[in-house]
Amino acid sequence: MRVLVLGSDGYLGWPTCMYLSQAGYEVIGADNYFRRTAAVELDCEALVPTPNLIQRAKIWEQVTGRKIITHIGDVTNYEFLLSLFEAYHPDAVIHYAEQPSAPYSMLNRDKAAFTIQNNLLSTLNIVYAVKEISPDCHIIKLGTMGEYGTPDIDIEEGWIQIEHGGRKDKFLFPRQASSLYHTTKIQDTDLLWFYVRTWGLRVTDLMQGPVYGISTDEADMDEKLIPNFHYDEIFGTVLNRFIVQAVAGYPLTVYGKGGQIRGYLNIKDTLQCVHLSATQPAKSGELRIFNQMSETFSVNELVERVKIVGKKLGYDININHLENPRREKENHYYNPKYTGLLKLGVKPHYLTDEVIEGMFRIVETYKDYINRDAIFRGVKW
Ligand code: USQ
Repeated sequence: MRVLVLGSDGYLGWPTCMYLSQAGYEVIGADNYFRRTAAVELDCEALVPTPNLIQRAKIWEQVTGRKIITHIGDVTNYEFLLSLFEAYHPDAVIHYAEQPSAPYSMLNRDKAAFTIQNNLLSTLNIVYAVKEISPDCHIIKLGTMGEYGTPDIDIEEGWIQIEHGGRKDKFLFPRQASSLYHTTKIQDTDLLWFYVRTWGLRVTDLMQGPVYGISTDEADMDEKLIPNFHYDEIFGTVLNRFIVQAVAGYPLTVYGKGGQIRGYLNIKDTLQCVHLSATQPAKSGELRIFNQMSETFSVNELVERVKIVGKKLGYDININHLENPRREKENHYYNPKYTGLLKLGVKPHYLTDEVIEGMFRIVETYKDYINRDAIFRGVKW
């Protein structure tokens, strides 16, 4: 199977390329280095400096003998994207090439406009390239659990049956995001659903929760293959941030009351979810939606877990309940369903003390690289 990975230099894109390559897929990766450039601009680079995409692919080939084809370019440029489809006629395209940060999208008007333009145009271009060149190509799109927000009812996997005025129909589950970034993901889903209905595309939309972790089987083969691990306020997800904060002796930055619950997953589970979605594609004319997470935690529960392991390792961990810079519920009902990917065969890696300790051990190695100024600047909305 030939897979085109868009956003292949990112935290999840690069490990996905390696995972699929190791599984015997022909992998073509493309990236415009948005994240690297933005991280330099905002002085919040990844904890571990990583070789660029072309260099990583060379290292991967030296280590495994397997080839990952790379292209540097922007998928909002339709000519560039079309040239990839014309050259490779992929069986599946995995779309990670989005601006992925809620705080980035809320920094100012220009970043908001960039987020809308980048995320919606990249999705539209993929739809058109598939329609024009490879109509049978399976689009695997990374969505987010944040599309649903935190409603006071159970969250279904993408769809809900509604009975109204004595009649019934199936609709997309109601969505109400709490950042502009998350809102663009709602708009992506709407775009895809429109084109699935209109042109009969095959699409899987993966509603992913916050991902944590730095270790994957492939990344562990060589230090230079490590994912881009962000711990800063803009690009770092909460558990990755807490581990770095603990190692740096920085009080853990709990936003508000800390009762915010989300569905978390280990980076290794992202790889399984994407892979199993590719091997068992959506049908033509189907928008298939999965909730992609392995377990739920509140922020306070994450803090407790980090504290327990940190204490065992000799760290004195303090907590700082900051005034929440975000507009979000801090005490709420949260009951998402997430059985679809388990049915495809995903075997979750749960957040054990060993997993947390493993993250501590890796972060400790790079302790001297931690930029304390990047940890919290208070991007507010
Ligand atoms: N939080 C803290 N302290 C921090 C950072 C975050 O208490 O230092 C809280 C946030 O307020 C939020 C929760 O932890 O309630 C998760 O925050 P996050 O920054 O880890 O995640 P989020 O901004 O929602 O975005 C991340 C990814 C995004 C993905 C999303 C899935 O950056 O790409 O779509 O997780 S979800 O959260 O389910 O929408």
